Amino acid sequence: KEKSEKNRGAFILLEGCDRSGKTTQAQLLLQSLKDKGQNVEFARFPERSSEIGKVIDQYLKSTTNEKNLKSMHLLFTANRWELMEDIVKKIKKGTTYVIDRYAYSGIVYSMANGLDKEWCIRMESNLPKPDIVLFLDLSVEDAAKRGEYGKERYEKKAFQQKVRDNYHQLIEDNWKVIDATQTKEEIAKQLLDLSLKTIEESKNKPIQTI
Ligand code: NYM
Repeated sequence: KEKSEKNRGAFILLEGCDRSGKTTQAQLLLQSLKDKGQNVEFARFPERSSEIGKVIDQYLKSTTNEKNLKSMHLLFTANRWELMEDIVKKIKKGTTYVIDRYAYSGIVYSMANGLDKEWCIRMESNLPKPDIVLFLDLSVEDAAKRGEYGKERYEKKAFQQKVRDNYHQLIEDNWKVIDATQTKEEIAKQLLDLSLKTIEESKNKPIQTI
């Protein structure tokens, strides 16, 4: 077992509010890492293509009030478990993963819906822990300036404000707060530098759990 974890890939996570530029940056980061010769793949949560993912997709597209918030939370969590087993196998064999949203999105969005913080955190326990969390942070006002929010559930200013405040409560040592008001190029450079450093530093360390 120890042997297979030598020279493993890194688990690099991007988090942030809606319209923080996460998805654009994830794609740029993936390409730059490939250009540097890194063995890297991309995943995102929710992954809407699985059976559980289809239920999540419907939930996000509907606007009716959801009463079963805890069971919805657990579907998002289950969606992580169903993909992470394969992802961890590949990481152990040397593939680096850039992932767009994960357990922390689960926690901050459910908290904004009124669920208890400690409950939300507990439900994510034992999932593989990212080696670094690149948190793209910008004010809700600045995010809103980027154009209209989409039509999905949660894409409203007041809700996003709660989400941002919740993210700030979760920041740990392995988080980097990135000023997302910088230019696309400036942000991309920071993310690339931090990722290359993380890949180097994680190589011979075991994967932690949340
Ligand atoms: N979301 C995402 C949750 O509510 N819980 C979760 O566990 C995850 C991973 O889904 N507004 C929410 C946050 C987003 C929405 O994400 C869809 P995206 O990145 O827009 O596809």
